Amino acid sequence: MQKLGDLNSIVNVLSSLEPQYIIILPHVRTDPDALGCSAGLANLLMQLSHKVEIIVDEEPDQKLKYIYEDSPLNVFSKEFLKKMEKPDLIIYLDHHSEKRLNQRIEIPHLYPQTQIMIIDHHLIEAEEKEKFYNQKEFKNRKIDVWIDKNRSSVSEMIGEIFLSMNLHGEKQIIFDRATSISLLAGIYGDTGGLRYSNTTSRSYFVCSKLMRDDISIDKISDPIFANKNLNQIRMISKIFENAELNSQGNLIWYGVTQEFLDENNGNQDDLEGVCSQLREIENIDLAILFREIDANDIRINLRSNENFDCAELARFFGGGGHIRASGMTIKNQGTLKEVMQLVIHKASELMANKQSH
Ligand SMILES: [Mn+2]
Repeated sequence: MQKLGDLNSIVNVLSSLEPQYIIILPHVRTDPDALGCSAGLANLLMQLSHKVEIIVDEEPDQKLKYIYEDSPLNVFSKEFLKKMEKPDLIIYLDHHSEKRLNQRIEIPHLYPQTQIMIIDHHLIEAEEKEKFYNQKEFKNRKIDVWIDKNRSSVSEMIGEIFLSMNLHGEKQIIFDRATSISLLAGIYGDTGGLRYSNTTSRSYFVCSKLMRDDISIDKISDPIFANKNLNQIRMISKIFENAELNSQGNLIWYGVTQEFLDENNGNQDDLEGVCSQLREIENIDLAILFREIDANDIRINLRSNENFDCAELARFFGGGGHIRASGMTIKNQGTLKEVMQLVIHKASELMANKQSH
């Protein structure tokens, strides 16, 4: 499904809310977009006199602190849950399912009647609209949704909400410097610095409204794309050295074991962006990075070009995402080696099907 709900309905709901307590739940393992859109929306809601808290699942990557440093961001814990008041509204950002809340799933379960709003740009797995709204997790609640896979990022969507509220609202909402930085970082993160095919004229339009003379764009892009430490680059070079290719030379993959990370003093954060880099190699249609989280828990990143729909491959294994960037987690289905075989086999089959059509 391409789209569910729209900008106007979300703007109408947001502009008619009485001041209330709102919590924002971005997806687990936050990236620049998840952090940027959360910080941006929190700022907008605070300008409308709401009390807002962003609750993340785990401490975000410290390199990305500049995206949310002025925001009411909390890391989830049992203690936090105990002290938490009943929210009037729960907002899911950059995802559309309680599956991506991880431990924070307790929050909507603790408040089964609280209204939910969802703003997202990931493909919807359910085929029909009805199916989506009738899910158990949304039962007995009012739910407002805007999901559009043609938006580059949720940060872009939040930018649009700001602009639209200013056109129609009575109260002037401003992009302050911190908000501009948050949203630009989110758009940059999901578009690879306005380089990926999801970049549209709308992305450039929103960026043009966000950019200011007191922002230096390298301060936004370097922490996302550069600023890698030498140790990390040395480890990545080993991944490139040992990555495997299929016989046609259009599929590349590598499996990162825990042992490999330990030997190289690396961690999972160091692997962010590596799959995209593998995809940038000439002739590669699909890049797959397997990561052994533990013996029975394998996380998989997928990146492709216009010749392959990697969301289809991800959905086959219970994951999801975008046509050119998706992922999945495979638990209790075998060792890293076995999972690699399974996924490479399915990927090759889908690639062969595509060629024969
Ligand atoms: Mn996103």
